[in-house]
Amino acid sequence: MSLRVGVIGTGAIGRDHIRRLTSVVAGVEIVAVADADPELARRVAGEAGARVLPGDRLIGEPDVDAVLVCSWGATHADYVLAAIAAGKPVFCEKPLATTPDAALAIVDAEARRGKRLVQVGYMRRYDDAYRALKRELDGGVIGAPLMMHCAHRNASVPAFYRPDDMITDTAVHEIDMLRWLFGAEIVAVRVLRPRTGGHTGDLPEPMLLVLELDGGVLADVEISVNARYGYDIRGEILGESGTAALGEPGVVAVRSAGRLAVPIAGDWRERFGPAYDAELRDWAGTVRAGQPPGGPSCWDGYAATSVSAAALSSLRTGERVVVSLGDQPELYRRE
Ligand code: NAD
Ligand code: ISE
Repeated sequence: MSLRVGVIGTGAIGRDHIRRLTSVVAGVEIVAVADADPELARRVAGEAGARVLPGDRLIGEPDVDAVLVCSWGATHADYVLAAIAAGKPVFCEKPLATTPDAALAIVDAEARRGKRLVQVGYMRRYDDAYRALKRELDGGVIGAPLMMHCAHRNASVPAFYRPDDMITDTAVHEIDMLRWLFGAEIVAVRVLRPRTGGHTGDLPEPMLLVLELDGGVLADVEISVNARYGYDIRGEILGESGTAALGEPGVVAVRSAGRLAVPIAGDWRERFGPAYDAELRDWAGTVRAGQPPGGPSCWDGYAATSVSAAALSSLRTGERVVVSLGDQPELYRRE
C-alpha cells in the first residue's frame, strides 16, 4: 500500500517535494495539502489529485500517514509538535524552529514519546560531494582536521528574504553540515562584516561566520546572497598532512580555445536536486518500513537553531558568543 502524505506549504520547495514524492520516489501518494494562500493550495491540490485542508486539520486526518512541513520557518514548530502529538512521522524542512526554546520543546515532546518521528531537511548529508568529502576525512589521508573554509553564495534571493535569513535560512546549512562532517558540536561563534559593497540593499552581506567546534577545529563561512554569477557552494578542509576540497557532482570541465570552462549551478534546486531525491527516498523508505528516520533528528535541528541564535546575537554585538546545548536526551544518544 502507498504511503499517504499530507503536505503543509505549497511554495517553491513544497511543490518541488510533491513532484519528487510523486515522480521520483516510489510508493507515495499525496492525499492532502495546506497553504496560507488558498488559491495556491487549490491549484497544487488539483495537480496532485489531493484535497485542501487547513494545516492543523490535515495532521489529524485518518488517511494522512505522514506529514511534510514546507511552510515558512517560523510556522514549523507548531506543526511538528502537532504531528508528534498525533504520533505521525513528519519531515520538516529546515529550520526545525526559529528559536532554541521552540526547538527544545520539540526535542522534549519527541523524547517523552520515546520514539523518533521527526526528520529535518538538512539535505547536504545526502549530497554525493559532501559524502565523498566525509569519506576522505574519515579515511585519515589528510590527517587530523584543523580548519575548514566554506562559502555559500546564492545568485539572488526572493523579495521576502530578510536580513536575519542570511543566518537562519542560509548559513544554517553550513552549521548543520559542520556538526555532521566533524562529528562535533559547535561551541562558539563570531560574525564579522567587511565594508558593504553598495549592491546589497538592507542585507548584511557579505558576512563571515567563524565557528569553533568542540575538539578545536575552526571553520569560516562566507555568506553572500546576491552573488549574481550563480549558486556556488564551496568547502575545503585543512588537515595536518593535506587538504580535501568539496567537488562538484556531475560537472564536466571543458578546455577549449585557451580557456577552461566549468558550468555553475543556477540555484539550490539544480545544485542539490539529487540530494533532495535521496533524503526523501530515505525518509519515505523508513516510514513505510515502520522504522525511525535515519536522517537529521530534532536534536540536530535544535543544535542548528541554537548556533543560529548565537550567530544572530554576534551579528548585533560583534562579540564571540558561546553556544550551550544542555544534556542530550537518551533517545538521541542511542544513535
Ligand atoms: P515559499 O515562500 O516559496 O513557500 C512557503 C509557503 O508556505 C508559501 O506558499 C506560504 O503561503 C506558505 N505558508 C506560510 N505560512 C503558512 C502556514 N502557517 N501554514 C501553511 N502554509 C503556510 O518558501 P520556500 O522557499 O518554499 O521555503 C519554505 C521552507 O523550506 C523554508 O523553511 C525554507 O528554509 C525551506 N527551504 C529549504 C531548502 C533546502 O535547501 N533544504 C530550499 C528552499 C527552502
Ligand atoms: C534556502 O531556503 C535554502 O535552503 C537553500 O539551500 C539556501 O542556499 C538558500 O540560501 C536558502 O534561502
